[in-house]
Amino acid sequence: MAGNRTFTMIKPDAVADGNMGAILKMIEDAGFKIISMKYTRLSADLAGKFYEVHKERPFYGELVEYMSSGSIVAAILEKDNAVADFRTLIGATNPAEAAEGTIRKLYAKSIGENAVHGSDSDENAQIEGNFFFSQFERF
Ligand code: FUP
Repeated sequence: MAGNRTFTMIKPDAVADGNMGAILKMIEDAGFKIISMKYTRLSADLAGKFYEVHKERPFYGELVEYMSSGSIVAAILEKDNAVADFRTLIGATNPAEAAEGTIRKLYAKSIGENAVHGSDSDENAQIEGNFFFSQFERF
């Protein structure tokens, strides 16, 4: 059965460009409830840990550098079928392939600087939420 929570980050390019509020509005307008939220900045060490699954990929170094280059918003979101519905809302990883009206189509600059993160499974949503939030920060 599909879970009802997912995890997102608004990435450094979107925050730096002043798109944080617009993206949060799209998330709320799509029916997601914000369960936990944090405005913070990742060190290179923490960004490296978050993206450890991509360690062997050629873009890993750039990804870590970029994700630690500025402030981000991390949040746990709730909605029926959260993981799949949020992936639909954000669009394809590469904004050139993202559907019209998606967050990445509107705000992503490139496949690397792509404005938002969305978990790709219920299991990863749980792991990623745990990475940022303690049990006292989720309601
Ligand atoms: P997504 O789940 O859509 O965020 O995409 P992936 O898990 O495949 O990739 C995670 C992040 O790695 C992307 F958000 C951006 C970066 N990436 C690249 O920089 N280049 C690539 O070719 C693929 C991913």
